[in-house]
Amino acid sequence: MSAQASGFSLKEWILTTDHKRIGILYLIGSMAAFAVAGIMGLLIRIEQSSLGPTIVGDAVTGGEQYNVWLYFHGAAMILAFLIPGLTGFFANYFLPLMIGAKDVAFPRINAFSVWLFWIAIVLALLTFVIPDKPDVLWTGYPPYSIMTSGNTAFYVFTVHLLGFSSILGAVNFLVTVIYMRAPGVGWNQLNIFTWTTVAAFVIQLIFIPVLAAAVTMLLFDKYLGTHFFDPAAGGDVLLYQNLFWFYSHPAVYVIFLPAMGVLFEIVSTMAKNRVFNYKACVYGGIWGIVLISGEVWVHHLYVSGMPDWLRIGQMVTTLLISVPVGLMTISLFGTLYKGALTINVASTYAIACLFLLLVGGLTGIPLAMTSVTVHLSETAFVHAHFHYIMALFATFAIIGGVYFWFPKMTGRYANEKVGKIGFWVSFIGVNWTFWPLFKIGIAGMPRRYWDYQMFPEFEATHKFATIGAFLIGVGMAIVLINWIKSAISGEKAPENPWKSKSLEWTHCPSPPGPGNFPKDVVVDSNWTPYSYNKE
Ligand code: HEM
Ligand SMILES: [Cu+2]
Repeated sequence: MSAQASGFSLKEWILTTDHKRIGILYLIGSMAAFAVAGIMGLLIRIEQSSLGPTIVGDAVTGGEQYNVWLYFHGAAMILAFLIPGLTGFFANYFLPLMIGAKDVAFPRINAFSVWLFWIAIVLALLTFVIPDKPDVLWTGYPPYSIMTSGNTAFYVFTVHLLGFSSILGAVNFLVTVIYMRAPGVGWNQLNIFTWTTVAAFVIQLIFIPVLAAAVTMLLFDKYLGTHFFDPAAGGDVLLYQNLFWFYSHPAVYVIFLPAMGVLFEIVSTMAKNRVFNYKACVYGGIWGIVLISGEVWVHHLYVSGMPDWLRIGQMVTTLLISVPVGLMTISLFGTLYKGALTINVASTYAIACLFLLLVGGLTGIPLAMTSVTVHLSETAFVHAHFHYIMALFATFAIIGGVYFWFPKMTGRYANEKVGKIGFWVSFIGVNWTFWPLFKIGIAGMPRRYWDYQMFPEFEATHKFATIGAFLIGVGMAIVLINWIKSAISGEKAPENPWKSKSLEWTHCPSPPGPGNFPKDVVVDSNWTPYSYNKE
């Protein structure tokens, strides 16, 4: 049992089975991944700021160096920052509190999950010390990943560890939500965040095994002499792309859904409003996304080759995803509508996310259209599209969420003034960096190139975007420093500073002690976490 004793004890943290501490361990690990991956992103941008080799050294080996940065940046941002940040940190810390549970169903397995995640982080960081650094981007496509002298096995084992950790987390949280809700907490009284997390874990459970199989086949092809992906020996190189995206398209919803869930909690609380169209949002929006998520992966193969009839089918299903995504978005706007919105750092992040979501979501539509995407595929337009949705929208949702629950986790307010400065510097920085990429993408700038001698006209835009990347770095540093400083010496906050109706605010102290709730939680049938309008 972990005692939330006063004073710091490393042993207690290592042996902890308390879901809140496990959540914090996920937060620290994912933020470490974010920081290192962020530095890699900065190196990528600096390299592109001028034609020819800028910092990669010479033109012959420069590409290899650049691919290592791309590998670490992409793989760590998605697999070690966004997914564990949302389904590791937020789910662990807040989901049991929101449903009135004392812990998760299997606390020791939960501890095992977080340590698997940490081992994966260490393995990923070893990239920088081994001589044959992995250089397979986050996708690991053969034949390159099989032919390269880089260490593809490191990539494979990192994916295995993170996948195993996520599967254990999925089983744990699904059982927790099904069996450990406090008396009176019915399905239609769950927080939207809880629903989105459940949906994300269902997706993880279904699709991770496919990714694990794909990368294992890669391992066998490279090191054991099999030929799954080798056309010369009867294999199929496109099989890998299909298996990879069969997981990795749904994976974007593993990020998108909980990020939306965080926003719903911030918006409803700060606007003191019920969630608009709750049932349409949950059963149509969230579960609609889960239902369609497994039918659209081939849109990542539009230019890799497929029969024409399949191309049309994939266009239709991809566009169809806009319906459940739209239902969730309408609910979010409807929750703001006629609400009495308190403007603070958390709600500012949430409002900014609505803008970032619109840009990211709407630019997905031309990419879904087969006739348009042949021109945009593999250009900086795709790069800008998914950065708006993942790097900007999802990351801002995570930061906004940490600000929102900061008083719950620390018993203190985060400094609002520094918070606002950090927000504006990052917000200007992200748009500064990524907006111009739409423009040069449409004009034909290929993505993933370390050099672009054939497109000297794009140099000025790349320089401009690189300045923005530094702004993002400064903005993120301000955010991080603000959190650390406020956690130590911020102004003391009451138990429920935002006057929320949700159980994590109304029924437990800040921070919650072992067992979470001083008294067992029981709610009556007309309680909901959003019953603001019933007073
Ligand atoms: C209405 C919503 C969306 C549509 C219609 C859409 C459509 C697409 C399409 C067709 C591509 C492939 C483009 C190409 O390679 O030519 C793509 C790429 C991508 N999208 Fe989206 N998307 C949507 C939302 C999202 C969301 C919510 C996320 C993440 C949370 C996301 C993340 C990505 C990523 C990571 C890639 C690029 C992956 C890579 O090649 O490395 N998208 N999107
Ligand atoms: Cu996709």
